[in-house]
Amino acid sequence: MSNIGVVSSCSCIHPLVHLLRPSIQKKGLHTAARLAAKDYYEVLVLGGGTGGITMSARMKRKVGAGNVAVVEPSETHYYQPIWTLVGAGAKKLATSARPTARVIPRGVEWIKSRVQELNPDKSCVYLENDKKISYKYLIIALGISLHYEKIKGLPEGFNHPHIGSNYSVHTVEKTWRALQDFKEGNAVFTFPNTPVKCAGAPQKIMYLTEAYLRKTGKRSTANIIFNTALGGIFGVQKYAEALLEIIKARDINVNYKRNLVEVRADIQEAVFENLDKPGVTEVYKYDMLHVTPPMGPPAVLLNSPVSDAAGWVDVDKETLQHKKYHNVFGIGDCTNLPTSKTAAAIAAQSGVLDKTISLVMKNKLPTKKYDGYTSCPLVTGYSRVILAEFDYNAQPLETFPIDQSKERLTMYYMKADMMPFLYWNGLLKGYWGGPGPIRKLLHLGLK
Ligand code: FAD
Ligand code: UQ1
Repeated sequence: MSNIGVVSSCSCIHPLVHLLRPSIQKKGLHTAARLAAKDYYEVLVLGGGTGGITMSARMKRKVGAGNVAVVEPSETHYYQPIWTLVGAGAKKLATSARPTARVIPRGVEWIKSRVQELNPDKSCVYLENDKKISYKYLIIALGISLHYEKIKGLPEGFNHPHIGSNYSVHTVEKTWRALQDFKEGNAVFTFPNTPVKCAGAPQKIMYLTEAYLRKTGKRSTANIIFNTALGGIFGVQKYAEALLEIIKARDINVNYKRNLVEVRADIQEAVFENLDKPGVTEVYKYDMLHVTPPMGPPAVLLNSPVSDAAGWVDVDKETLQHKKYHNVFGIGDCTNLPTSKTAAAIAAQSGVLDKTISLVMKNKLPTKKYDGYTSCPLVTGYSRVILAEFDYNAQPLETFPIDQSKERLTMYYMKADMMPFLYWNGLLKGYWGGPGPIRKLLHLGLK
């Protein structure tokens, strides 16, 4: 997971881990972390987040547990999508956490360290203490880094009340505090001038805030403002139209091309740059501020031989194989796949990558193609979700034969209750490759 403050993720132990420890002791750890028992693995996975654990489960079935290792510094694995509901007080943070030891597939080696350098020409990586690990096949799943520190006044501003951010485990509960403390005035929500993970999340918390303020009788004295660096509300026209209707009906103010540059948390002011008028800034007083931080590739990928000019792992957009190094593969948020960065996208990518690697292992050319499938359950209230699903062409690619641009209670339950179950028991175990087969079945005879 990504840390607030300086660059990417940390190996810090969240207090939750200590709460979780007794149950680990009772059941007994099946996967011990160590600094690497061997110095060569047939499949080496970098990162033990969504993509890394998913692929390690699939690779275990292919080459056997003892031939797979995962490099991951963090003691805790988080189901990040539920943080949208944690920030709105609808779920507890503890429900999003599991010890890393419990999600690493049984028998797969957990190397509790950080990757410091990649040397794909020699098929090896360097970890902390210059420990060298060689591999036959490498899967890179290092996620995206949060850069709160790029906003003046952050991350220290989070020590003040009235400000939160659903994007970090350290700040998500502060969103719920800020929401409860709201009295009157501006509730401001931001979207940065960089790629982000789950591009819908910055506005989901805004709709939840609006609903909460209505429920608690404070809506009439609240001015809800979405200041986004983008030029539109959402990248897929069908869902953008539905969202703009909601925004109008709920009297929300959207300002485009506004990029958060400074937070003066002591006096509750947020400063935005007007991207259409360089150098011109606007100051907003707030009674609640939700920050979506600037994001970027993990530090280890900047200027790495496996990365493109921006620092993302440079993979073929259909096969997920590295464009230059044919024994290297990428999955998830750290790649330059031109689709929205989500766990749902990783589900679909994992099925394709599994096939790609199988064929490469047999010296055959990869044939299965990823179509860019991604999904964003747009939470628009405490019991409403628009289920956006789309592909590389920003065209809807919907699972259910109903109009998914409508707000639905069933989709809310899917997001809040069914998805976490599917994540822990299907995706991370390497059995859920996305809803493609369900879509085909449900659409049989309809088109
Ligand atoms: P991660 O799961 O972030 O894993 C990256 C791992 O790499 C981390 O464990 C990190 O510790 C490790 N790492 C980093 N650097 C190093 C290093 N140098 N060495 C070793 N390890 C390292 N997705 C959805 O599908 N639906 C949603 O509704 C949704 N909502 C979201 C809401 C929020 C608020 C957030 C924050 C995310 C949401 N997402 C959603 C996005 C989803 O959680 C991510 O896209 C997904 O978890 C990315 O997986 P990943 O494996 O690429 O990266
Ligand atoms: C999905 O597969 C997935 O990964 C497990 C998510 O991440 C939490 C999602 O949010 C969604 C919507 C999907 C897609 C699944 C279905 C059944 C449409």
